[in-house]
Amino acid sequence: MRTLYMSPLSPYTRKVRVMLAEKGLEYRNEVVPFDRLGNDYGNKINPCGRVPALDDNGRVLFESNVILDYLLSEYPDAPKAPPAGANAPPLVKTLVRPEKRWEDSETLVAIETLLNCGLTMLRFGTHSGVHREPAYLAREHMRVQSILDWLEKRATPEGFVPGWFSVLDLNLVISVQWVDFRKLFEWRGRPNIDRLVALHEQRSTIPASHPSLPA
Ligand SMILES: N[C@@H](CCC(=O)N[C@@H](CS)C(=O)NCC(=O)O)C(=O)O
Repeated sequence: MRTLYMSPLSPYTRKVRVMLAEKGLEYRNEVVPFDRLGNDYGNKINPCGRVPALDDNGRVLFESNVILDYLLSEYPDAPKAPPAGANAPPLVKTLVRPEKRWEDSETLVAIETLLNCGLTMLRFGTHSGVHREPAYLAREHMRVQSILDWLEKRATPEGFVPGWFSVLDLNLVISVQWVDFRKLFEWRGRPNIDRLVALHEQRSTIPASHPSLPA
């Protein structure tokens, strides 16, 4: 039995949903109410009180990129072929390329930071009901543009790992689609990133979990 502890609109959860679909692994969703600490979920599943978490036949893991790493490591032989679709590149075998471990790890953290900034904007900006945004959010807006400029130099039009669908691509596509869904900031206008996203967002495992659709 495999259970994904999730929230339907969570971009972190969506990364894991896409990876489970890529790997062709069956699972059931368990929606976790927002109050996630001081109860069974916080005590037994994820002490951080966040989603996602995965129970893979009794092996419980939390933190989205750790779960992606686990799925790539534990199910190395799936899938046998890339998903259907014109020229869909194969899924990578590892979270980061062993020979580019430090570069890819940095890229992953930069994308995570971009998504975290988006979450901070959602929680504390005008979306949260305040009339004036806290001054700190101006820094978050600067931070995301700085990260995007930096990512543009690391990206290629084919992705962060040309010829493959990488975890870096997955993280970026999910993050910017969520940013659009929540209308948080402009990320377009950089040729490599624009083309990378346009290429990978067509992959068949991506549209099925778009936040505008029911989980
Ligand atoms: N670094 C975590 C972040 C997960 C996260 O922030 N999840 C959000 C939902 S999108 C959450 O559960 N927030 C609840 C809270 O912060 O109390 C991961 O990658 O799994």
